[in-house]
Amino acid sequence: MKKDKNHRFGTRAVHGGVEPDPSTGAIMTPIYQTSTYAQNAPGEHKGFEYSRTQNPTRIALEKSIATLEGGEYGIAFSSGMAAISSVIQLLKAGDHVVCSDDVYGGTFRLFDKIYKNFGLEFSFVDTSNPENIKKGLTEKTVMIWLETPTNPTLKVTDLKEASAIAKKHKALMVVDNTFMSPYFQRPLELGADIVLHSTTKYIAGHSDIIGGAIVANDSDLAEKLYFIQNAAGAVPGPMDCFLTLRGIKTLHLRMERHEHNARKIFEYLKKQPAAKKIYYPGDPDHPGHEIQKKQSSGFGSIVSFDIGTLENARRFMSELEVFTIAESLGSVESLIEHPAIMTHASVPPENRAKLGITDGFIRISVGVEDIDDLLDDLGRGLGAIK
Ligand code: P1T
Repeated sequence: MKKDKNHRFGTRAVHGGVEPDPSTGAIMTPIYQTSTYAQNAPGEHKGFEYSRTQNPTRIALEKSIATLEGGEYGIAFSSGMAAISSVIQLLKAGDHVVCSDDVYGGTFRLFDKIYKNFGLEFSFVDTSNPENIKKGLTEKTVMIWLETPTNPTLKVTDLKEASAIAKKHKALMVVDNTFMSPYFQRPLELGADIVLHSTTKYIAGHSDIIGGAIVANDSDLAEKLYFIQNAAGAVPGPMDCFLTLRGIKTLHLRMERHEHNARKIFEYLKKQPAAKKIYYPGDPDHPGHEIQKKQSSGFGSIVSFDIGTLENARRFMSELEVFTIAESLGSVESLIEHPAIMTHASVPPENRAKLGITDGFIRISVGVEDIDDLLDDLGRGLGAIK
């Protein structure tokens, strides 16, 4: 059965990259838990030499993710950060990157605390205004790095506009698509050169693995990225690839429920005076709402809001029973976190203040539980601060 490209998203999620195992017909890709492969004679092998270089479970995952993003080449990594780091390893000292100012704290930390020391330069700008991207360009700019919507204030960047700017400047455009998943947004179709995921989140979806992936269409670029994957070696193990593949089979179902629940929660929070400012791209008043509607088929399930003070945030969060206080997002269970203390602690306080990540700022990742239980839970939390 030839699957993939011509099929619709849900079919690609269930079948993409996965063929019955050639030796047994096993319908699930086996977990090839092996580090190496027997060769008949030196250099005479079946296409598999060493598991850092090739592994059948990983290849199935790579094909699956590529198919979902509508791309040709998928490259899997041991974490989202490993994927990000591998993309940066395409660059050389002196190169300059224009980057969204509100990226995941770990992305900022990697660029600012590690890669800066290797002679790379980064400008962090508010890419939701394309003029800022243009202003950020220098003659050394070779890459534009976007998160949209951003983590955690959910700013939206127009990918088609950004891509036109990147192409004119002959810079690569990279999009971290973690918050949307390919179910809602496919940046390669909007002009990105590289799309990237923390597969830890929606793609795997069950809080049981750490993983990352890159998808690209250009064969030369993909070849360089496969080279980095093998040479630098930040590869995922076969068990994690298997779990990610299993998660992917329900991606389309989960995303629908995630979004349904998030929309209800947004509507609920809007009526709560304690939620002083709400960040959600599905809000018709969100500055990026129209762009989001144009370039994505949904709004995701991250809702951030400001509850005024650290004291309020602590009281609110400590009352919750269904939401778990934890870093991460995009899994079946609802999570809640305090970016200033948790995921974005490595962002300098003055940057956080500029972005609106105050001490009362809370981010929730809405899961797929029964919505009424989630609403009851939020009501319990809000009761603690009234
Ligand atoms: O955690 P890891 O799989 O290495 O992925 C890093 C990463 C990359 N990109 C985005 C947009 C992310 O949100 C993350 C990880 N983020 C969290 C752990 C978090 O709670 O925001």
